[in-house]
Amino acid sequence: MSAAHGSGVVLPPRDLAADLPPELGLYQVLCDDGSARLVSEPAILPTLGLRAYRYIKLLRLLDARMILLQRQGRVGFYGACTGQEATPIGTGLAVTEQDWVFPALRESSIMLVRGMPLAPYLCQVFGNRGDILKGRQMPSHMSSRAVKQVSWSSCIATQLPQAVGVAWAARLRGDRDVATVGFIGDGGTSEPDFHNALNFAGVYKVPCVIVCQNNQFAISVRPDRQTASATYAIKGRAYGVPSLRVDGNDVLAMYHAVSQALARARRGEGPTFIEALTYRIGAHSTSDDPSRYRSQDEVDAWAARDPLARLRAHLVYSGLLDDERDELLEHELTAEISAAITEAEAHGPPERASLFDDVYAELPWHLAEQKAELMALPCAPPTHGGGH
Ligand SMILES: Cc1ncc(C[n+]2csc(CCOP(=O)(O)OP(=O)(O)O)c2C)c(N)n1
Repeated sequence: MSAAHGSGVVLPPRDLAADLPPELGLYQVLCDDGSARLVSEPAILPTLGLRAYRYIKLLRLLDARMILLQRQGRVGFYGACTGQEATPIGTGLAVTEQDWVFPALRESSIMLVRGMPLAPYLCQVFGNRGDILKGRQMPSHMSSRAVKQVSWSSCIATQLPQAVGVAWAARLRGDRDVATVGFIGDGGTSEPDFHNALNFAGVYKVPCVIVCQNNQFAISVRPDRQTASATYAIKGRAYGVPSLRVDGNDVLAMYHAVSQALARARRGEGPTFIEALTYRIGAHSTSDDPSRYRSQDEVDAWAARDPLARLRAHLVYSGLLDDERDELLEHELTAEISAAITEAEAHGPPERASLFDDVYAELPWHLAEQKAELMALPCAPPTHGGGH
């Protein structure tokens, strides 16, 4: 292990842009085509690489199925992570049981890596009777206390002061093992909350890792309209937070970078800011048509650096995967997803009457009247809203 450029960030010795400071360079472990470059710790590759591959593939298949279900009117809204899977999955493999995760919009899958079963996860996508939140959250804004992850943050960037605040609280309470990971998109960096969070984290040296998924779009807005800085990572340096740019399509690089940042946090050395350079292959959400603002050639160029294909190439190169095992895995994961969808959909929509629960110990008269009026209406089929 070597210290990178005196920033306090320690990484395995594989920084491709060794002559650049980490906030301007690009930390990679895998080749662009996944082929030959070796991880710094080959001993962990069989377990780590195969686990990462399984989850990236699960997420790829799951996102495709959810978009189909949305088009069939069975899911109200969905935001896929296609092409960006290496960042949440690498992070999910790096966090430990006691850490809290504050996602932006595309990191729910971390909960699956941390052991959340698929069916209750999908109940939150459907917002149905099996949903622990009783369908009151916007569909697809999953969360789970059991695996220490809060909901998507639809008001973008608001989650970062929360991530920093919880990390600070853990430090004040002497919970030395607890760190937090807060995510933000490139668009979110234009929000004041991003700057407040980084500044506070730097000043109070809180045990927080802030990850910016630079997927190069804030809906249709590109980075050159978002910032005049050379990179997003460089913004962290301005706040005295050790910062680095990582290949967000390289799951092993993401795993190493987040692991090292969490280790720093636990040693009391404060926050780290990671820009994960990636690309949103799919639409912003099921309410978006990206062909209105970008060319297919551009998408194809990025698809050539696909995180799933790159890891697959590396695992095949390392003798850990072949076509037959890969096909078997695909069948297994497809069956797992189908079974979870069937289980989740069996729950049906939330009870109408439950709309009035959980706010007042005793229902005020005007709500009691509204409840009676609603319950007297004929039962209408559930309608799914749009969003984002
Ligand atoms: C405070 C706020 N402003 C605007 C929006 C509308 N909005 C929803 S998602 C989004 C783009 C977010 O882009 P980015 O942070 O890059 O994340 P990405 O969607 O690319 O993952 C915007 C502007 C919002 N939800 N909240």
